[in-house]
Amino acid sequence: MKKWIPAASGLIAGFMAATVFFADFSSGPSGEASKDSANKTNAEKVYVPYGELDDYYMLSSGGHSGQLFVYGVPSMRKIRTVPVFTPDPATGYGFDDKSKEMLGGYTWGDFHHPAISETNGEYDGKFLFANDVANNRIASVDLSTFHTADIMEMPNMGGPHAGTFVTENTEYIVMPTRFSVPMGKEYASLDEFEDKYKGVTSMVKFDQDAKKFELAYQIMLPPWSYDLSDAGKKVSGDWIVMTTYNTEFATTNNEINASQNDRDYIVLINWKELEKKVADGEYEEVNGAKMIDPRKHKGSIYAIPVAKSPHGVDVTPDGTRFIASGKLAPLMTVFSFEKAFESIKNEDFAEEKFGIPVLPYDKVVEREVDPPGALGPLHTQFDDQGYAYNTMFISSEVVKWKVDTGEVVDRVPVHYSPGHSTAAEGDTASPDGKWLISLNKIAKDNFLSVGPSHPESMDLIDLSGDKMEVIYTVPVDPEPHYAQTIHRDKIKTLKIYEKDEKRKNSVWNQEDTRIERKGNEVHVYGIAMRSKFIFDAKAERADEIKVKQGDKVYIHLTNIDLDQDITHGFGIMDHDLNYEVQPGQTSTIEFTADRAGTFPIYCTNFCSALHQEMSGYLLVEPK
Ligand code: CUK
Ligand code: CUA
Repeated sequence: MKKWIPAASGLIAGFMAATVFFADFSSGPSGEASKDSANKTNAEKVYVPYGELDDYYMLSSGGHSGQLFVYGVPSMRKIRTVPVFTPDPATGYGFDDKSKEMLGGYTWGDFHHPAISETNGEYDGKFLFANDVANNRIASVDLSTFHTADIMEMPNMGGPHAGTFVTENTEYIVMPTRFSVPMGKEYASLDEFEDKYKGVTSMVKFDQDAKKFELAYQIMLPPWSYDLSDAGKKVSGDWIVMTTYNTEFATTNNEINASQNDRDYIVLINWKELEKKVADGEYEEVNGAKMIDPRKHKGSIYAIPVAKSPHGVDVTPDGTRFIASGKLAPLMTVFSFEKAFESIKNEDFAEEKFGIPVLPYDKVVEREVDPPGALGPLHTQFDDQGYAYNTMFISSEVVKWKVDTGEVVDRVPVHYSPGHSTAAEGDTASPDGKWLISLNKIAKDNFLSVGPSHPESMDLIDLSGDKMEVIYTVPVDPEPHYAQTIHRDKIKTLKIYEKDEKRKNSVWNQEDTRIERKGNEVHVYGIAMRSKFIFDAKAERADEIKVKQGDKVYIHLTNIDLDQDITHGFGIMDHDLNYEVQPGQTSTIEFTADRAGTFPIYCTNFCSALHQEMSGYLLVEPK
């Protein structure tokens, strides 16, 4: 019988022959045999027996699909796609009134960095935040329902690529811009780039009870590009760090022009101090945002030179250091918060840029880590033993090194070109170790071919032994930029939406169903239950909606099946309309009945043996 899980060693040997990305491995690829104390085979390690659950949720960005992907670890089974920035016919997201309003007319988003809400630097499993680089938006997903709860568009931004990152207690969600643009994106010639263009960072608050965002304040920064950010922890809890590139102010041919300088900067911001400034009125109002300009409101913002075009920056779990990965310079630079604070206290500044004091590199750096032949470091994750794991985009590997000493202890090839990786509880104050998943940009020959373009891939790496071991790989839709991996015990989902008789537009029994007309508005207060729709129980046909051509129709539907996993859909033929009502949920769709005719309605979720019978008619009487 053919084994359904390939043996890792054979796979790796095959890939090594095929790849062109490999660096020269001084230590050689690891993982020939498991040193796991349980002596499990790789197949056993990923196998979650029928009826058992994975230990971790991996919540992965879906990139320009605008969706959130939910995976189980270690099985790497895909559990769900959660629509966030993009409409989804399967769930009716973007079709019902609430989600349509949240999407604001957009049909896509570019979601890069998920961030789980934190309490004391630990994932608390309540909400997940998402950035939309394409349309300057931030979203929250309620992890009790895995539904998108709110979306907000932010002014003055040019694509919040460097978000979302949360401060230790989710005081703020940090959203720095990728492109610099003129304030309010007004017209300004690129010749005026240095003068008129700005790189804005948004500091966003989220009210967890009301499930609503609020833009607290913005920070006006020089027209550099901001790539990634992270929030401090413990000693550095009041600080955020972010990497920059294009400090050259290139406005064309950026591939070359934005990579001239030997050094770009890390920007250090004390959000607590800025919060006080804002409370004291030290800001200007710009397009509805409270804007702090470091040239006018001095202090709290600093810069540190760092090797050429850094990409990721990650704060260590203990909050004492931050590590910049050098995209073009093949090294990881470890900086010390303590040293930075010392320089700031002594006003030991090398120069000033746009009113921002620049700290002397030599006084803030702790060490540079430069594994021979390892090229294109992008991002860092951490385990519970004081090790850091860096993805190497160009040499297609993960490098394990000791944060305290910079000693490189292991390297393992991945397939191929990893961007981020995610470790179990990897961004918290207490990572779990155990698993690291490498999020690879290129899968090439790993899976059955689906044409010139292939899926991305995710390699599961076992961290439990001294040596890293790649034990499994799965394809994934484009494009998982980043993911966070959270223990399953921290996520508490609702079994059903609670029955709330006071909920607007809800109906909970057949007697209360009705169709009301107000002028040319028709409101249907209906229920969905196994296996019928009831729009008006008193009518001759309870499952008929009869309106006049030109009427504005509102269909308020409540699913009164209060049983876990019994969900109903509602589709209307020829109307491009479909939505879902989960157990106990009430949702509304709205449309104008501009076409006279007869249109079947049916349940789109297979809910019972008589699901096929769960149907009705929309009749639109001609004018
Ligand atoms: S970025 Cu994709 S590999 Cu948008 Cu986080 Cu670094
Ligand atoms: Cu309800 Cu199918």
